[in-house]
Amino acid sequence: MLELYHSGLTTCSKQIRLVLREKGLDYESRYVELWNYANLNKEYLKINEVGVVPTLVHDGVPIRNSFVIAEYIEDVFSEPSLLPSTALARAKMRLWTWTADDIHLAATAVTYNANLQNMVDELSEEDKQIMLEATPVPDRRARWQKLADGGIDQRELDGALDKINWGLERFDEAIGDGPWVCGDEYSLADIMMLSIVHRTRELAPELVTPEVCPRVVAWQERMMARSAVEYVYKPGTDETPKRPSGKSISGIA
Ligand SMILES: N[C@@H](CCC(=O)N[C@@H](CS)C(=O)NCC(=O)O)C(=O)O
Repeated sequence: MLELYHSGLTTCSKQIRLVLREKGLDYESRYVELWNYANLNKEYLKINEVGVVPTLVHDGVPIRNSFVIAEYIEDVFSEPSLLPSTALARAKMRLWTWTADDIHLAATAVTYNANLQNMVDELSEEDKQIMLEATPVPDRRARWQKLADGGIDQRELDGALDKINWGLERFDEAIGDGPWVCGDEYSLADIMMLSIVHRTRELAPELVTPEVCPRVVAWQERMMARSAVEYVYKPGTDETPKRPSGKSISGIA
């Protein structure tokens, strides 16, 4: 049995929900509400020691990190294939699945600033301390500490935007004549990069325009027209429930 612990429309959750859907695989959807820090719950940390989504549990065995999970699904459920047929194309695919993870890490400053600052602002001082103590990974704890201390500074945000921009310029070249990143073969690279491009467009639309990266924009349109993508990126489905009205640490206990 496959179980996916995810948080609906978050960047890395969408990556794995899309891999599963493109392959037509059935799975139990286990929603983890980040707005009450359910990702830091002790039970959840047993299957994801980093305290992030997504986690795939296959026949009781947890697999974490979206980059790794995508390859695992491909390994175990090879049809329909999301792996290009030549070694060179597979190398190109992996460069971009890896880059998606790399850019996502850099982009967390932008995401935390835009979407998560208010998660901390709404907490009492005591709850902030509980949340910080429950965060297992030092660099993630340091990031939350910055938010608790008032926010991420402009220099760090500018650096993150520069990194995303640099990556997307390269991605535009990589798409070339398309239609997909690896030419005619739709692959994990398309799936993993889509969530990065989509999130960038939400947070910094000036980085993804027809003038700046025309091939990325045209590729995104082709991606969004796929029925699996349409479902995964749509709000209001069973897998993307309405968020709670306020932020709390109720999920940690
Ligand atoms: N791709 C990495 C990163 C995962 C990640 O950062 N997930 C975000 C959602 S896109 C998350 O769970 N954030 C919660 C937090 O930072 O506390 C992985 O799959 O492990």
